[in-house]
Amino acid sequence: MKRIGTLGIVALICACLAAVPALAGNVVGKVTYAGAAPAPKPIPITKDKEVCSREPHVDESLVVAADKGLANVVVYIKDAPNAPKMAIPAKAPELDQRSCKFHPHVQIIPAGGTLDILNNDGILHNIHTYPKNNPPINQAQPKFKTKMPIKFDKPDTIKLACDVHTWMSGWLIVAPNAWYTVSGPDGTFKIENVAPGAYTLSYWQETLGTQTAQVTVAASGDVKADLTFPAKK
Ligand SMILES: [Cu+2]
Repeated sequence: MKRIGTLGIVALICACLAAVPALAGNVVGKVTYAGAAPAPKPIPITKDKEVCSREPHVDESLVVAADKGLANVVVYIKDAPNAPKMAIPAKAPELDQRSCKFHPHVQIIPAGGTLDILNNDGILHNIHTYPKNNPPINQAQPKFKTKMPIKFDKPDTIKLACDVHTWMSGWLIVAPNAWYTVSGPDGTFKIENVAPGAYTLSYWQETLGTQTAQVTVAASGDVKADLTFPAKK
Protein backbone atom coordinates (compact mmCIF):
# COMPACT_ATOMS: atom_id res chain seq x y z
CA MET A 1 0.00 0.00 0.00
CA LYS A 2 2.81 2.36 0.93
CA ARG A 3 4.55 1.78 -2.41
CA ILE A 4 1.39 2.45 -4.41
CA GLY A 5 0.84 5.56 -2.35
CA THR A 6 4.30 6.92 -3.15
CA LEU A 7 3.86 6.21 -6.85
CA GLY A 8 0.52 7.95 -6.75
CA ILE A 9 2.07 11.07 -5.24
CA VAL A 10 4.86 11.05 -7.86
CA ALA A 11 2.27 10.73 -10.62
CA LEU A 12 0.30 13.61 -9.14
CA ILE A 13 3.38 15.85 -8.99
CA CYS A 14 4.28 14.98 -12.59
CA ALA A 15 0.72 15.75 -13.74
CA CYS A 16 0.82 19.11 -11.95
CA LEU A 17 4.19 20.03 -13.43
CA ALA A 18 2.98 19.12 -16.92
CA ALA A 19 -0.06 21.32 -16.44
CA VAL A 20 2.05 24.40 -15.64
CA PRO A 21 3.25 25.99 -18.89
CA ALA A 22 6.95 26.86 -19.07
CA LEU A 23 7.67 30.56 -18.77
CA ALA A 24 8.13 32.03 -22.21
CA GLY A 25 7.55 35.21 -24.16
CA ASN A 26 7.34 36.16 -27.80
CA VAL A 27 9.46 38.49 -29.88
CA VAL A 28 7.27 40.42 -32.30
CA GLY A 29 8.05 43.26 -34.64
CA LYS A 30 8.52 44.54 -38.11
CA VAL A 31 11.55 44.78 -40.37
CA THR A 32 11.80 47.94 -42.44
CA TYR A 33 14.13 49.15 -45.14
CA ALA A 34 15.55 52.64 -44.61
CA GLY A 35 16.17 53.27 -48.30
CA ALA A 36 13.74 53.98 -51.11
CA ALA A 37 11.66 50.99 -52.13
CA PRO A 38 13.03 49.72 -55.45
CA ALA A 39 10.51 49.38 -58.27
CA PRO A 40 9.72 45.72 -58.97
CA LYS A 41 12.10 44.66 -61.74
CA PRO A 42 10.55 42.27 -64.28
CA ILE A 43 12.60 39.21 -65.16
CA PRO A 44 12.72 38.26 -68.85
CA ILE A 45 11.57 34.68 -69.44
CA THR A 46 13.81 33.21 -72.11
CA LYS A 47 12.91 29.52 -72.02
CA ASP A 48 9.80 27.30 -71.74
CA LYS A 49 7.79 30.50 -72.08
CA GLU A 50 4.39 28.84 -72.22
CA VAL A 51 4.80 27.27 -68.77
CA CYS A 52 7.09 29.77 -67.12
CA SER A 53 4.95 32.78 -68.04
CA ARG A 54 1.88 31.41 -66.27
CA GLU A 55 2.63 33.97 -63.60
CA PRO A 56 4.61 37.21 -63.66
CA HIS A 57 8.27 37.10 -62.65
CA VAL A 58 9.92 39.95 -60.81
CA ASP A 59 13.26 40.17 -59.08
CA GLU A 60 12.65 39.00 -55.50
CA SER A 61 16.07 39.83 -54.10
CA LEU A 62 14.76 42.94 -52.29
CA VAL A 63 10.99 43.06 -51.82
CA VAL A 64 9.93 46.25 -50.06
CA ALA A 65 6.29 47.10 -49.31
CA ALA A 66 4.86 50.59 -49.86
CA ASP A 67 5.35 51.39 -46.15
CA LYS A 68 8.94 50.06 -46.34
CA GLY A 69 8.15 46.74 -44.66
CA LEU A 70 10.77 44.23 -45.81
CA ALA A 71 9.72 40.71 -46.79
CA ASN A 72 11.75 37.50 -46.61
CA VAL A 73 14.01 38.52 -43.74
CA VAL A 74 15.15 35.63 -41.56
CA VAL A 75 14.95 36.71 -37.91
CA TYR A 76 16.45 34.51 -35.23
CA ILE A 77 17.91 34.44 -31.73
CA LYS A 78 21.67 34.20 -31.97
CA ASP A 79 23.65 32.03 -29.53
CA ALA A 80 20.72 30.13 -28.08
CA PRO A 81 22.15 26.82 -26.77
CA ASN A 82 19.06 26.23 -24.63
CA ALA A 83 16.56 26.78 -27.42
CA PRO A 84 14.34 23.80 -28.18
CA LYS A 85 14.79 22.02 -31.48
CA MET A 86 12.42 23.08 -34.23
CA ALA A 87 9.78 20.37 -34.42
CA ILE A 88 9.83 18.21 -37.54
CA PRO A 89 6.31 18.42 -38.96
CA ALA A 90 4.39 15.23 -39.80
CA LYS A 91 3.91 16.51 -43.35
CA ALA A 92 7.17 17.61 -44.92
CA PRO A 93 7.44 21.27 -45.97
CA GLU A 94 7.35 21.81 -49.71
CA LEU A 95 9.42 23.79 -52.17
CA ASP A 96 7.33 24.19 -55.28
CA GLN A 97 8.95 24.99 -58.62
CA ARG A 98 5.71 26.42 -60.00
CA SER A 99 5.80 28.44 -63.24
CA CYS A 100 9.60 28.20 -63.08
CA LYS A 101 9.70 30.08 -59.80
CA PHE A 102 10.58 28.79 -56.34
CA HIS A 103 7.64 29.03 -53.95
CA PRO A 104 8.28 30.23 -51.32
CA HIS A 105 11.26 32.41 -52.15
CA VAL A 106 12.70 32.03 -48.62
CA GLN A 107 11.80 29.09 -46.42
CA ILE A 108 12.88 27.81 -43.00
CA ILE A 109 12.93 24.08 -42.33
CA PRO A 110 14.13 22.20 -39.23
CA ALA A 111 17.56 20.54 -39.22
CA GLY A 112 17.06 16.80 -39.56
CA GLY A 113 13.85 17.30 -41.51
CA THR A 114 12.90 16.50 -45.07
CA LEU A 115 11.94 18.95 -47.78
CA ASP A 116 9.65 17.81 -50.60
CA ILE A 117 10.82 19.47 -53.81
CA LEU A 118 7.85 19.58 -56.19
CA ASN A 119 7.71 19.79 -59.95
CA ASN A 120 4.21 19.98 -61.38
CA ASP A 121 5.27 22.24 -64.25
CA GLY A 122 5.37 19.32 -66.70
CA ILE A 123 8.85 20.33 -67.86
CA LEU A 124 12.40 19.62 -66.74
CA HIS A 125 13.86 21.49 -63.77
CA ASN A 126 17.33 20.95 -62.33
CA ILE A 127 17.67 22.13 -58.77
CA HIS A 128 21.17 23.19 -57.83
CA THR A 129 21.96 24.08 -54.23
CA TYR A 130 24.89 26.02 -52.82
CA PRO A 131 25.17 24.88 -49.17
CA LYS A 132 27.88 25.43 -46.59
CA ASN A 133 27.21 22.45 -44.33
CA ASN A 134 24.97 19.98 -46.18
CA PRO A 135 25.82 17.96 -49.29
CA PRO A 136 25.13 19.98 -52.45
CA ILE A 137 22.31 18.89 -54.74
CA ASN A 138 22.56 19.12 -58.52
CA GLN A 139 19.66 17.01 -59.60
CA ALA A 140 17.60 16.86 -62.78
CA GLN A 141 13.91 16.63 -62.00
CA PRO A 142 12.08 15.54 -65.16
CA LYS A 143 8.36 16.15 -65.52
CA PHE A 144 7.43 12.65 -64.35
CA LYS A 145 9.30 13.11 -61.05
CA THR A 146 6.77 15.37 -59.38
CA LYS A 147 8.14 15.01 -55.85
CA MET A 148 11.75 14.69 -54.74
CA PRO A 149 12.22 14.38 -50.95
CA ILE A 150 15.59 15.58 -49.64
CA LYS A 151 16.74 15.44 -46.03
CA PHE A 152 18.80 18.29 -44.58
CA ASP A 153 20.74 17.30 -41.49
CA LYS A 154 22.84 20.33 -40.65
CA PRO A 155 21.94 23.96 -39.94
CA ASP A 156 22.63 25.98 -43.07
CA THR A 157 21.80 28.91 -45.33
CA ILE A 158 21.45 27.50 -48.81
CA LYS A 159 21.08 29.35 -52.09
CA LEU A 160 18.77 27.63 -54.56
CA ALA A 161 19.07 27.79 -58.31
CA CYS A 162 17.86 25.87 -61.36
CA ASP A 163 20.35 25.05 -64.08
CA VAL A 164 17.59 24.96 -66.72
CA HIS A 165 15.98 28.30 -65.85
CA THR A 166 18.77 30.64 -64.83
CA TRP A 167 16.45 33.26 -63.34
CA MET A 168 15.09 30.86 -60.71
CA SER A 169 16.35 31.89 -57.29
CA GLY A 170 15.49 31.07 -53.70
CA TRP A 171 16.86 30.40 -50.25
CA LEU A 172 16.49 27.56 -47.83
CA ILE A 173 17.33 28.10 -44.17
CA VAL A 174 17.92 24.91 -42.19
CA ALA A 175 17.29 26.00 -38.62
CA PRO A 176 19.18 24.55 -35.65
CA ASN A 177 16.34 25.43 -33.28
CA ALA A 178 12.81 26.76 -33.00
CA TRP A 179 13.71 30.41 -32.47
CA TYR A 180 13.77 31.21 -36.19
CA THR A 181 11.20 32.91 -38.35
CA VAL A 182 10.87 34.76 -41.65
CA SER A 183 9.15 38.10 -42.16
CA GLY A 184 5.94 38.24 -44.16
CA PRO A 185 5.23 40.49 -47.18
CA ASP A 186 4.55 43.42 -44.81
CA GLY A 187 7.82 42.88 -42.89
CA THR A 188 6.18 41.63 -39.70
CA PHE A 189 7.47 38.62 -37.79
CA LYS A 190 6.96 36.69 -34.56
CA ILE A 191 9.26 34.30 -32.71
CA GLU A 192 7.16 32.38 -30.20
CA ASN A 193 7.89 30.66 -26.89
CA VAL A 194 11.29 32.11 -26.14
CA ALA A 195 12.64 31.49 -22.63
CA PRO A 196 13.03 34.70 -20.60
CA GLY A 197 16.40 36.39 -20.90
CA ALA A 198 18.54 38.91 -22.74
CA TYR A 199 19.43 37.93 -26.28
CA THR A 200 21.01 39.12 -29.48
CA LEU A 201 18.52 39.08 -32.29
CA SER A 202 20.03 38.53 -35.74
CA TYR A 203 18.26 39.36 -38.94
CA TRP A 204 19.43 38.39 -42.40
CA GLN A 205 18.33 39.38 -45.87
CA GLU A 206 19.83 37.93 -49.03
CA THR A 207 21.17 41.18 -50.49
CA LEU A 208 21.52 43.29 -47.33
CA GLY A 209 23.39 40.79 -45.14
CA THR A 210 23.08 40.45 -41.38
CA GLN A 211 22.28 43.00 -38.69
CA THR A 212 21.80 42.53 -34.95
CA ALA A 213 19.71 44.07 -32.18
CA GLN A 214 19.39 43.43 -28.46
CA VAL A 215 16.18 42.11 -27.01
CA THR A 216 15.03 41.14 -23.53
CA VAL A 217 12.29 38.54 -23.36
CA ALA A 218 9.99 38.57 -20.34
CA ALA A 219 8.40 35.53 -18.66
CA SER A 220 5.22 36.05 -20.66
CA GLY A 221 3.72 38.31 -23.29
CA ASP A 222 5.30 40.04 -26.27
CA VAL A 223 8.46 42.09 -26.47
CA LYS A 224 8.55 44.42 -29.45
CA ALA A 225 11.57 44.52 -31.74
CA ASP A 226 11.34 46.86 -34.68
CA LEU A 227 14.30 46.21 -36.91
CA THR A 228 15.77 48.33 -39.68
CA PHE A 229 18.16 47.72 -42.54
CA PRO A 230 20.17 50.74 -43.72
CA ALA A 231 19.78 51.64 -47.38
CA LYS A 232 21.85 49.58 -49.78
CA LYS A 233 24.90 51.46 -51.01
CU1 LIG B 1 13.74 25.23 -63.59
